[in-house]
Amino acid sequence: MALKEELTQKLGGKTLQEAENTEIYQALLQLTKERLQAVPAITGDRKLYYVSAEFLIGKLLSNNLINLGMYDEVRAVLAEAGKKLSDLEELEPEPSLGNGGLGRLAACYLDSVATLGLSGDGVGLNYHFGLFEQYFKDHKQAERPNPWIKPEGWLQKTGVSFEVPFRDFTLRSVMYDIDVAGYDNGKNKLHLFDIEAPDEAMVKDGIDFDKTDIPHNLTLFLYPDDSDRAGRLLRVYQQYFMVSNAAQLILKELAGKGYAMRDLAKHAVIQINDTHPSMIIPELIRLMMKDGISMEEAISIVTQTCAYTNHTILAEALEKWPVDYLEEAVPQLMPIIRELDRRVREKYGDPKLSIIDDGNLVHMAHMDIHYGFSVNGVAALHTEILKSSELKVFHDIYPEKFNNKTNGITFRRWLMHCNPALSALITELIGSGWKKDAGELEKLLAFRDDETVLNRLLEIKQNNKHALKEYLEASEQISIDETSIYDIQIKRLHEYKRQQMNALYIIWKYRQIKAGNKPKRPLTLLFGAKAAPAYIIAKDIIHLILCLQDMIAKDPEVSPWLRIVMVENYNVTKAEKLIPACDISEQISLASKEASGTGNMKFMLNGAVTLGTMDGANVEIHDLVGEENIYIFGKSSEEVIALYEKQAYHPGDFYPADPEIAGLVDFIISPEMMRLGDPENLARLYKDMTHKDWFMALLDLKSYIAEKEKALGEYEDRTAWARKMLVNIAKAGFFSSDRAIDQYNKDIWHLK
Ligand code: CBF
Repeated sequence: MALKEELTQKLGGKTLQEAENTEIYQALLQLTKERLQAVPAITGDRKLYYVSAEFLIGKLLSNNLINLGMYDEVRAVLAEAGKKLSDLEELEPEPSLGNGGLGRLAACYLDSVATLGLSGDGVGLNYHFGLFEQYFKDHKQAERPNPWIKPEGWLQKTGVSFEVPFRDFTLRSVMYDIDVAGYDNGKNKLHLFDIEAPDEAMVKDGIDFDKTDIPHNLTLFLYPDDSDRAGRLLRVYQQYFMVSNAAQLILKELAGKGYAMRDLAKHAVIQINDTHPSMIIPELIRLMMKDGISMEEAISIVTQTCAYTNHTILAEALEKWPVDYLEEAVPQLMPIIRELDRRVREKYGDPKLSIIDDGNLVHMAHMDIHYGFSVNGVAALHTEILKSSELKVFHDIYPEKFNNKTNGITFRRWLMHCNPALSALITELIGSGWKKDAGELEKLLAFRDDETVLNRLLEIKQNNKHALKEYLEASEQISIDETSIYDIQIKRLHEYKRQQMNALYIIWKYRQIKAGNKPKRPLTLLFGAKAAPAYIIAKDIIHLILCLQDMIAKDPEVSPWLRIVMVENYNVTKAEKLIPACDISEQISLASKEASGTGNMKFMLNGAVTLGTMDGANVEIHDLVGEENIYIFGKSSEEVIALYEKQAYHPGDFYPADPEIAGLVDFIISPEMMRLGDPENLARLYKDMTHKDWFMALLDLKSYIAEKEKALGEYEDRTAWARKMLVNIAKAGFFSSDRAIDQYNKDIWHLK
């Protein structure tokens, strides 16, 4: 039956014109689910299990329509009836199952695994309230639960359930599945485990709840506040619940295929996404020993099955759990972890390599490296830093385990879906081969001097900027000037990402305008960022930006030229609107600190030009597009690492020593800011920046301002700018997650 008839049938006879959007949405959801059901499951003798605390999958309707090959037809059928798919999408809640890059990467990778026809499922948890929903009150971030689960959504309850033993109780799990269809290929699954009796009603007063009531709270939130012991323990419970379910599922599927447990490594590979799932190593060993396999053999099998991805060198994110936490929650793992540690100590005798340190902390990454067969970083520079400094002692003994897998993004969501006009232009110019082989985007280089094509690129960008303006007006009641330059920094709020440096630029620009130096063209600086609820300085930085936003909006002299917008509750949906509209992509982390970044890739693919440091994947973007198509500033990673090693960075060298910098920093606690904002927050941030500045914002501030001004100036040569856009799009093919997954498979997973 034709799609249109099927839809109308589902509308109970109403035509598309007659039906309300909510009815059409339900009908389309139903239809898409049925089509998904008909897609054959990808099978294979060997299977990947991608275990991750986060899967930031975003809304799924359009993504599924694209991958099922129905997108264009649905849009056309709706358009014929005067309806827009984008309006229906507004009705879909966004699953709030991730925090940042790591979680979004996991989602892109599931898409590509299925697209390449590889057998591989994701395994994670079904957080009812996700991370949290951010809203702004009194120029500050506030948090509330972010419910997303609806009876008619994508989650399917399965009959699969396991018992997960903790010291004081056992919890039974419920497994939910979400279908992951590949682009023009079969489907895999995302398995999300839940507890039997989650109690949503226990959440009161923002996102507070009884952190000790594990049997009822375990799957309420992703990354519950860990500023106290109860919160940290809850994270241990969550992690064990996730990995015990994953391990039991993997062994069950293995047995279901008729294979013996000792053949695990032949038929399964487990990718440990950061350290949150690391306990799967001792858990699998435990389960195998329970089944009669010797510890010796179990260790060997597990070591051949598990591979670990490191996503950061920040010490705070390399988890170390106190032994007493593990004893309290999962004592059954401790004898195994102790034995794993004993073997390492006996063999190498170097305390730096141990799993349990002298302070009785269990280093999860160390366990992954010793008892996994592969360790990968997520961009070339990051992997080099792991090998040469952060994990050097491990690289010295296991050089063969280390490899790089530069991150990638799925072009289905981050171009075809979020930027259909650009997608159509590309297809018109070079054919549709790029959708399956992103390397074909290079063919666009043939048009670098074609003024018609360059003008069309500018026109598409302008339309996307207009669309963003309308979206912000409707959703956040914020008005922006679409003739201005859109400069965007969207990512988690963290000092190393240096949103505070961007804020200092705002102050600089504000003062320039006040002094009569009007720019050639208005500038809109957009931010989107959530701060971890217990991360005080990050919240202070949000406060500073929101105060600047308000102050400038109210200043009639400055506001026609400068506009600051911090979007509320930045998420995948908002990223899909912001990225296609961006002119300048802010990737300004302190060199060496951003493992890769993936926003940087999404922006370039959509024709934004990067303003960044030589950090993470920016380095690879720079090498691909060339000096003239990117704006680079700041100290190199070598210089930064040396400064840390020699403890040679002192903010005092810039504040108050440099009067220009001092003037900008002082503005944070100026009378006008103190009147508008909360003096406590502003003073604390000021003190941190002038006495600590751990991520060296003051070090790069001047070169940042200079390079940003250069970019803004060069934007005025519209043809030259459009050429930069074109080169960025053409060179983005390398950053397809299809390429990344192909490399994971060839080097690590070896799936057929
Ligand atoms: O590898 C994916 C991303 O992971 C992080 O977000 C992370 O959570 N550690 C890193 O910060 C990013 O650089 C990286 O792109």
